[in-house]
Amino acid sequence: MNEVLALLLLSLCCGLSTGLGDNRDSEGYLGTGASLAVCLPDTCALFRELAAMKERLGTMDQTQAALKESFGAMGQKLGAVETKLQGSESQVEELKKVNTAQEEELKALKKSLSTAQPKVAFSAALRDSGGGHIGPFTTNTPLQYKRVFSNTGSSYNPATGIFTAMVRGMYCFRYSMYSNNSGRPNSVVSLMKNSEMLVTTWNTDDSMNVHESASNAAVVQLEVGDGVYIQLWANRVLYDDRNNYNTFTGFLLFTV
Ligand SMILES: [Ca+2]
Repeated sequence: MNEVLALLLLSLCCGLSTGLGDNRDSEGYLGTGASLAVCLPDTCALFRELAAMKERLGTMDQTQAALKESFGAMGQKLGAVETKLQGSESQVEELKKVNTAQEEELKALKKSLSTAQPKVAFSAALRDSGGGHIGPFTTNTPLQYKRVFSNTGSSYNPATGIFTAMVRGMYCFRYSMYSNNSGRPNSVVSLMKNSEMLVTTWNTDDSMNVHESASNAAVVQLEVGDGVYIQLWANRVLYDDRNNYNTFTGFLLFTV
């Protein structure tokens, strides 16, 4: 009975020769071996196309799955990149805040330094006009450097030749001495702090005693009110003219 039903179904599917004519030349074969089935050529072709389509669909499904997996992996990578980018942006914002704070600190420090550090500096030459000898005097005499090039802080007084410290600090002073006094007394001057002699220059009169210069300098700590000046020794002379050979310069290095 089963064999009859199978034969009947096969005839319905494949159009066996019962109603369509028993011509084996018009029959086709679908499958091989145990799965061998017989069918009409058009039906077999349709089955083969369906099988091929099914196979292609299977391939497309595999491709789609692979693409889906690839997209998933790319999505994860993009997520990781986005996370890193957000972290970097946060770091940039933090660095900007730190930079802004440091700029403010630097501004405050500069302002503090500019207001805390007094500005003291001066420079002057001996003559403000003409030329000739200065001295000799019978006593040691402070020299009055009258041509003032600069006097920031107004601590130098050209009327007396004395620099008076307005702030306690470390100062640098320098002077130059010029002699053109052949046949005249020697030239000797000293840098003085109050009544204390700090440094001295000396030029002895001799047969070639013309156009001779000397200089000296010192860095000293001054208290408020201390006076610094250049003293021409008694019975000594200097020479100067518009070339300004003799100068007196001083400035505050830093407060202490
Ligand atoms: Ca000399």
